[in-house]
Amino acid sequence: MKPRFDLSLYLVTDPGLTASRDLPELVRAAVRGGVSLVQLRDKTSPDDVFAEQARALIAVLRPLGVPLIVNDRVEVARWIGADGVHVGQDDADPRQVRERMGPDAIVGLSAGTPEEFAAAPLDVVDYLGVGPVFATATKPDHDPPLGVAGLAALARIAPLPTVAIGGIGASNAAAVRATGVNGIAVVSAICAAADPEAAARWLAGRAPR
Ligand code: TZP
Ligand code: MG
Repeated sequence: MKPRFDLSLYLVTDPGLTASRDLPELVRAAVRGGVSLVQLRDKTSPDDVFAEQARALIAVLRPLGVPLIVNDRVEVARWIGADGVHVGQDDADPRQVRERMGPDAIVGLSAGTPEEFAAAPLDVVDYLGVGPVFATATKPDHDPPLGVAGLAALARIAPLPTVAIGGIGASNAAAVRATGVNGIAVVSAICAAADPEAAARWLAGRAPR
């Protein structure tokens, strides 16, 4: 059965930001703070290293009921039994991802324009990652930022649940949420935080204000 998934606070990992830290511990702390979904994203590690990290994260997340999504690597995701796969516009075809992963997996697709929304195969994709909202150093090759108004315009016409990404942090999370997206996805706001649990709690809206 497809795991229930909750886009409200979606953590995307980055080895450049977590190299000196224990990733499973960071993720455990982030979930204590309110992270609802985790994506392992690593553009450079070989598959065996990636698979080992993914297994370690599944060991932390599954007992907590939080799904692990794998970025791009469909065969690794199958191999280690990940809960889902996220692909970009230039990655594997979502239809092929669905075929490989089966009906119970969570399949996410990045989309940042009305044309990409219109082209998204709604019968195989579960959610859309929409961004970048703001410029970010975490993804140096990102598309031009949408801004809050651009995101709001897309959120209004989204054919699937949406999670916003790109440059989101404590100072702008509320404005991003107010656009009507189903959740926010962050990399550096949690991976580079001195206290990932506190950062997550703030972003989840659970911190005392
Ligand atoms: N896709 C669009 S922007 C981005 C990705 C993976 C990086 C977001 O990183 P940060 O640190 O949350 O701005
Ligand atoms: Mg990709």
